[in-house]
Amino acid sequence: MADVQRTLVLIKPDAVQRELVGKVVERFERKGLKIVAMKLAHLDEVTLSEHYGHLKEKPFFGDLLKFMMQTPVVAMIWEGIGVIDEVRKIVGSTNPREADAGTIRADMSMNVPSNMVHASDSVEAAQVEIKRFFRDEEVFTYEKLTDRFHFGEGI
Ligand code: IDP
Ligand code: MG
Repeated sequence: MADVQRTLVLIKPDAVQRELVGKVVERFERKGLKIVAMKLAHLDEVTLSEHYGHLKEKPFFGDLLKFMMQTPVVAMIWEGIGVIDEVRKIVGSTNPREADAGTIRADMSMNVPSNMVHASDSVEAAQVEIKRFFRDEEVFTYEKLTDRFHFGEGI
């Protein structure tokens, strides 16, 4: 069986404000990834301090939290073969002005912290982040007609 994984994606407040939620979702759908969970969530300081714990000492930490609390975010789980790396590739590198053309961040944003999306960066992070944002009953397993193209032998 191929390495089917799940990863957490957040559509950040800048993308919500700029009415780009659909464009982000479209990129992942078009690639052939499967959406298995999705909701709006207004994040609180405790959740965000945990989520961005690795940046606690950075001078922009306070502003990052404020930014992330401006509107609800769209939290999603995407499933697919090697999906953690695939999604990071589609999202592009942290600074949108350094990200490769064709990525979400390069194509639709110009700045940090307002770089459109968060995506888990490792198997361990994906496990922790999925648990952080979703209860088990909010995550779905289902068959899609296109699974044979994206998950099977490709025929
Ligand atoms: P990532 O989102 O590409 O994984 P991280 O280094 O984990 O990047 O940083 C998390 C988020 O913090 C970034 O996506 C961005 O929104 C914000 N951020 C990172 N560096 C800066 C900075 O220098 N100034 C302001 N915000 C930043
Ligand atoms: Mg990160």
